Amino acid sequence: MQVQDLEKIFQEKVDQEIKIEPRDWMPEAYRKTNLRQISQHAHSEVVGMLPEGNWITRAPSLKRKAILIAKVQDEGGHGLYLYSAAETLGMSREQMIDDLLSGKAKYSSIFNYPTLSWADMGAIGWLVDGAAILNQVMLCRTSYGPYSRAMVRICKEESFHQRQGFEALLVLSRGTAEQKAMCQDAINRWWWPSLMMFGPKDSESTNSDQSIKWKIKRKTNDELRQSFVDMIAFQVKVLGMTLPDPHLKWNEERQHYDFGEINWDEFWSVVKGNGPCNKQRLAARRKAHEEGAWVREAAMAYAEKKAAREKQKAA
Ligand code: FAQ
Repeated sequence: MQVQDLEKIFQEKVDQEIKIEPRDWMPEAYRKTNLRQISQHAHSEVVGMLPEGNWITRAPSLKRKAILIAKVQDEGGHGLYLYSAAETLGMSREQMIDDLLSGKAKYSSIFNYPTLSWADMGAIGWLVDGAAILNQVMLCRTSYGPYSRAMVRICKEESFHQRQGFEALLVLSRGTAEQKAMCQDAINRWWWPSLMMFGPKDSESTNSDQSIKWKIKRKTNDELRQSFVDMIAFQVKVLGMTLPDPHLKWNEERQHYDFGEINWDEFWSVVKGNGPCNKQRLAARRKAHEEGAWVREAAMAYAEKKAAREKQKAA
C-alpha cells in the first residue's frame, strides 16, 4: 500500500475516535510528536517532585507531611506511567533520561521557580495542579491509546492534589495576618508562571495545528488557558485573596474573564534554560541518577541471575 493510502486510513481512524495503538501503522511525525510530548510530560512529573520535595521535612504538621509525601510519590508514579507509554513509541527509557539530563529534552517551565514558603505548597496544588488537570482531562481523550489510558489514572490523583492545595491555602487565608500575607504572596508569585504552563499563544504554537488534526490535543493552548483563568478567578474569591493582574475583569459579552499579557520573554528565557532554578533542578536530577546507579546495577544483576536460574530449570 502507498504511504498516502496508509495516511488516509490512519486519519479516518483518528476522525472516527478509534485509538491508535503501538503496533498500528502511524505517520512518522505522529510518532515523533507523541514521543516528544509524552516524554516531556514524564520529565515534568519527575522534575516536578523537586520543588515540593524541598518542603517534606518542613511541613507544619504530621498530617501535612503525610499528604505531601503521598503527593510527591504520586508524581514519581505519573512519571513512570508516562515513560512506559513513551517507550511504546520506540525510544528506551535510558535514552529519554539521558536527553533530560543532557538538557536536550524539555520539561514544564513551571518547575524552574523556587518554593519560598509553606504557602507555596498550597499554591502549587491549587494553581499548578489546577492547570495540569485542565490540560490532562483533555488528554484522557488523546488519540494515542497508551497515553490516554495513562492519563485517566493520573487525572484521578491530580484532582486530589488540587483539592489538598486549595484546602491548605484556605486554612492560611483564615489564619493570622502573617498567614494571610504568606498565602497572598504565594499566589502572586505562582499566578503568571501557572498561566505559562499552557504554552505559547496559539499564533506562536508550532505544534498545535497538526496535533489538533491528529487529536493528540483537543483544545488549543489559549482555549485551555482561558478556562483556567475563568475557574481560578472564581475560586480566588472563596479564598478572599486576589490575583496579581490589574486587567483581570469579567467580560459580559465574551462570557469569560479578560486578563493581562503574559511576559513571553520570561517564558522563553525559562524554556531555554535560564529560569531561576533550571540549573539547580538539572543538577539535582543528575545527582539522583548517579547515586541511583547501584540500584539499577543490582536490579540488572538480579534479573540476569533469575533468568539464568530459570533457563537451568527448563533445561
Ligand atoms: N514549558 O507548539 P507548542 C504537571 C514548548 S505536568 C516548557 O504549543 P505543544 C503535574 C513546546 O514543547 C506539567 N516548554 O507545543 C505536576 C514546544 O517546543 P518543542 C506538564 C514548553 O507540545 C503538578 C514549544 O514550546 N504537562 O504539572 C511549554 O503543542 C505539580 C512550542 O509550543 C504536560 O506536559 C512549557 N510550559 O503544547 C507535577 C502536558 N509550553 O517541544 C508536579 C502535556 C510549550 O517543539 C507538581 N503536554 N513549550 O521543542 C502538552 O499538553 C503540550 O506539550 C503543551 C505544549 C500544552 C505543554
